[in-house]
Amino acid sequence: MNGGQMQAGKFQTAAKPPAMGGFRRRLIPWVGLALLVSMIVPSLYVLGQEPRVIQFTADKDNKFKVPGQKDPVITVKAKEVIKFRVTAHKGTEMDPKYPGCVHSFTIKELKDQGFDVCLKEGMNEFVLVAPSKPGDYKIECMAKCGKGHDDMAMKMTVQ
Ligand SMILES: [Cu+2]
Repeated sequence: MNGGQMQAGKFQTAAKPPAMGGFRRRLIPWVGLALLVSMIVPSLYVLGQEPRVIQFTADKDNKFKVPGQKDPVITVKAKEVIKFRVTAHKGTEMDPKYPGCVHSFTIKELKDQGFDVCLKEGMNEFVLVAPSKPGDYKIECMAKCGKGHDDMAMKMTVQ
């Protein structure tokens, strides 16, 4: 008897348990599909709504102006999709920290939801979803635009 005799060079092919392999193979496309749907559906929901257009001006005297309003306020519904159409005019200064922006449209507590938009000279259009929490929010200009900049703000009421 040859003590250490081995079955030379043959290693066993570990056959995959067919049931498990088949299960995985069938599961993976479904998980992928579910992920895809979970990504697409919310954006379709957003795109599917006709966005209401809200227009205002970020003017050269460093004030936000809403047509027909003395103290500009915009009112939106919670989670409403809004297309903002903002006409911006260069104030007395440009802020080097905001290159190319004559003003900004910023709500500090909603920055992570897109409420921090650089306003360029001329027409600016952007779509945002109103926050889910009702209340009054302060829209501010963060780009130092000259005289009046510190008071450049308006209110957004979420109902
Ligand atoms: Cu400003």
